[in-house]
Amino acid sequence: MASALEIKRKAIELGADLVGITDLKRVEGLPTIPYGLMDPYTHAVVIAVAISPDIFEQITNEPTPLYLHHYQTVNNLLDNINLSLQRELIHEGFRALFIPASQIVDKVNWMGHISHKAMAKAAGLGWQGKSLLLVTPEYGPRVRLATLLTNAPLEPDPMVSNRCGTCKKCQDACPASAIKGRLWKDHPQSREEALHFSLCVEKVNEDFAKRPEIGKPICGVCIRACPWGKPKS
Ligand code: B12
Ligand code: SF4
Ligand code: SF4
Repeated sequence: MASALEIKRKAIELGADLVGITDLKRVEGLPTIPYGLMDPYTHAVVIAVAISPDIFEQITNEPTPLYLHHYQTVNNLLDNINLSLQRELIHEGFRALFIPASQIVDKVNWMGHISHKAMAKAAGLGWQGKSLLLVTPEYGPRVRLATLLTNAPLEPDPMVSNRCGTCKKCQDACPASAIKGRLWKDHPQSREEALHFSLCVEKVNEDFAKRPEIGKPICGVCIRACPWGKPKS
């Protein structure tokens, strides 16, 4: 089944809303934990599962328990889809390794094994907006993402250019005033270029994650503010 079309069909069948493929040459130099994580692979399949827009309609300036539950359920779905795709590729004789949807492996520098946003951008699912989130034309930033690394030679997808323009809705909405409102063509050189990073980290970890009904570093306000993917009415 190792054609791009078959992989995509399978991912959608299993519950993905979007699937893209990148050649890893597009992300050369992207930091990983451990160092060299991508070395045995040549391509990545990146999947997105949309969170219901209604969840975000309930968010004003803080996360809700309902968002917490959807976030966890969607993370599980992403990992399960990737587990199945990984299994198929291994059965076909390829190497494959899925990276968990939401695992923080360095809590000093706030890093996962690999940035799903960078991978999703490279795989043509969307662009990195002023909020630093991956914004898709179809669902805006209202998606969660996950990556599957493989050495199967899959056809990469075309990339999408940045469509933020003069919008600054995420910047205006952020309860921590963390978003600087900068624009870039491909990606910022650092998270600091896009965000007052420590302000966001403090807000989600020291405030939201410490609330008994939340308990996780989630927020959702910059997601809700984005006009891309917002319900029309
Ligand atoms: C650690 C983490 C956090 C930390 C740090 C956030 C951060 N911005 O790094 C905290 C706890 C603060 C956090 C907060 C949030 N998070 Co978070 N988080 C992660 C996690 C686990 C790892 C992120 C990571 O390693 N970043 C490393 C940095 C260096 O990468 P980056 O942020 O993508 O930015 C750089 C690269 O993309 C680079 N880049 C892009 N292309 C290329 C190419 C090359 C070659 C190079 C060198 C660089 C490069 O440019 C950027 C600057 O350097 C990911 C899951 C994952 N494994 O990806 C989820 C993830 C990023 N979080 C997510 C979300 C939704 C959030 C929140 C909205 C909270 C919430 N759930 O409501 C906020 C948003 C904060 C914000 N505005 O960025 C989603 C984003 C979905 C989307 N649509 O974009 C992810 C992808 C989880 C998921 N599975 O969907 N998060
Ligand atoms: S996650 Fe919350 S605190 Fe962080 S940038 Fe978005 S709106 Fe601001
Ligand atoms: S709210 Fe506006 S500026 Fe922010 S990511 Fe969405 S389109 Fe870009």
